[in-house]
Amino acid sequence: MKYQIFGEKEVKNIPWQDRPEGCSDVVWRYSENPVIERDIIPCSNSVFNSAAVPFGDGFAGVFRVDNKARDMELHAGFSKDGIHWEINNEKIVFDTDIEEMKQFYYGYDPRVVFIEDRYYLTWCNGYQYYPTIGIAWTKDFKTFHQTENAFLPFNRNGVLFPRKINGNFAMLSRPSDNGHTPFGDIYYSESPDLTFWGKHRHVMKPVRGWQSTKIGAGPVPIETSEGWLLFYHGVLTSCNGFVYSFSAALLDRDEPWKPVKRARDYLISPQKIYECVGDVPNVTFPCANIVDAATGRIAIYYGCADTCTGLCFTTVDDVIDFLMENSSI
Ligand code: BMA
Repeated sequence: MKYQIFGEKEVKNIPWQDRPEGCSDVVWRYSENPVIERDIIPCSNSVFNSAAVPFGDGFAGVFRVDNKARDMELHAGFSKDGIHWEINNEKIVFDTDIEEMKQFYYGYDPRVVFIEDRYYLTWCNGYQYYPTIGIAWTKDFKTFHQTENAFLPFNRNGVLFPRKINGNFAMLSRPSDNGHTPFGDIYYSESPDLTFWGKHRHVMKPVRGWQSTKIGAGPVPIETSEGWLLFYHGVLTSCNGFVYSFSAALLDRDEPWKPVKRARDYLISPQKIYECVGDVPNVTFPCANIVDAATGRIAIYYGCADTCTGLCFTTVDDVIDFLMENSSI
């Protein structure tokens, strides 16, 4: 490998397909997409924008399930190979001592990260029906202990870094409004205890083209010798509505609010039929990456058209080489 990866483990059974012959894309799709169909469980209207991590000999995840009442819920699931999933038909019911957290309004777009000794879940959590960032932790994906919301409404796309930075937990987020927000920058915040957040820093703002309306952090950042490798979504407003694509950036390792490289071009945009047609057309929305430290392989899970879940692949070397040549910074 050309670039070093830090903090990730070897994941021998990472879901993987080699780049198809003749394909020059930096990120390529799994040939059998979608990996998770909208009706995978009896109650689901759609399963998308979801998180998966290595767990035991296989994988575990937290899935955005919009049910047939069209409530937005979070469900745990398990897989041996990262491709075939068993998702619980029952939603996660959070365990919490905090009175204010006991009512669950809605939850969506989960991210999961292992920090020190447990898995942390962040998601867009309804608080009095207003979106903000919810936090919970689990060790077994059966019991989830909910703590305080990170921020005041309105905020979405809260993504924790996989280790403390400057001695604090660190999170990217995207302050927003209560609707289909027509703006959005990525910010960085730190906390000593996951309750009190501060040291807020601006990271990146929308720029031209595919990322001109708003941007938001995607999967958990990957620590490399060149910086934190972050996949993020960007939104373009077309005459027919929002178009969600995604690409990558590198953030400084010690001061992650400073972007070092940032893609000019998207890596994936809605082009396949399952990305263009669904409950919300033209959406590719990544929420998780699995990394194999031994080979540098990356498998990315992304929501497709707010309906089903796809998988695509790349390597740390491929994405960083792309960023070295394609950065607009
Ligand atoms: C965003 C979020 C995502 C969704 C996207 C497209 O605001 O709600 O969950 O995928 O819109 O509808």
